[in-house]
Amino acid sequence: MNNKITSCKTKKTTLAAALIISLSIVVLAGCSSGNNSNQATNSGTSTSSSQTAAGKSSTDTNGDGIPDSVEKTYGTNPYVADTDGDGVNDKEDKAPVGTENLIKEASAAQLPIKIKDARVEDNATADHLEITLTNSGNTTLNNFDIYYTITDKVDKTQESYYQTMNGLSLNAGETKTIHFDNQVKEAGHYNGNMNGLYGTSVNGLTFDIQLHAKGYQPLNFQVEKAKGTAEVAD
Ligand SMILES: [Ca+2]
Ligand SMILES: [Ca+2]
Ligand SMILES: [Ca+2]
Repeated sequence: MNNKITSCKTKKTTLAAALIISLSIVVLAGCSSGNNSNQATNSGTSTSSSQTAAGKSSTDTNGDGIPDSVEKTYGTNPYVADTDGDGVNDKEDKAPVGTENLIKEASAAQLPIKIKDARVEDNATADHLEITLTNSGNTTLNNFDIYYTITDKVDKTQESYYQTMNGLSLNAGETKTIHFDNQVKEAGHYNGNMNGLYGTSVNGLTFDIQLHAKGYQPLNFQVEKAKGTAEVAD
């Protein structure tokens, strides 16, 4: 009997001890997870306060892993991951503002487009490449793309860009103006790199432009920018 009582007491003691231990573990775990969450909160707070302290330096508008401030240094466009449109994102592109001409056309038909106006300064808003074109043919034109090089008149530095003109369509006789100002949510607006030569060089620039619609030969024209940096919107 005594043995049984002893063994029962021992069991009770062991159970109590086990309970205390497991309670301590729970308390400790609670403490430690509390600490962790505090640390997480603290580190979160410190990250966001350092972001605030650094102003917009860590903002990455296009989410390509290159902060806007670094895009400015690289001369790439913070609004698009592939600045020159060659299919290689800036992060991997050894020449992020240089692409070969990606316009492919077998047809020899002349593109029935009249360029009514093309400018890279004296725009109504901040400076950007702006082209006003009229469809002088009898059928709707679409599937446009564009290739242009920008050449610095003094040091001969060159950049080249290609892009498809998504959504651009011109009925017979219709006139439209297209803008390369990164306001891409609006119809007729496309990306344009203001961190490259256009926004940074004080020298005169020549834009050699090829506008193409599928089934027609590309149309070539030039736009000149006088010396002095383009006016970039803040
Ligand atoms: Ca970026
Ligand atoms: Ca690229
Ligand atoms: Ca490239």
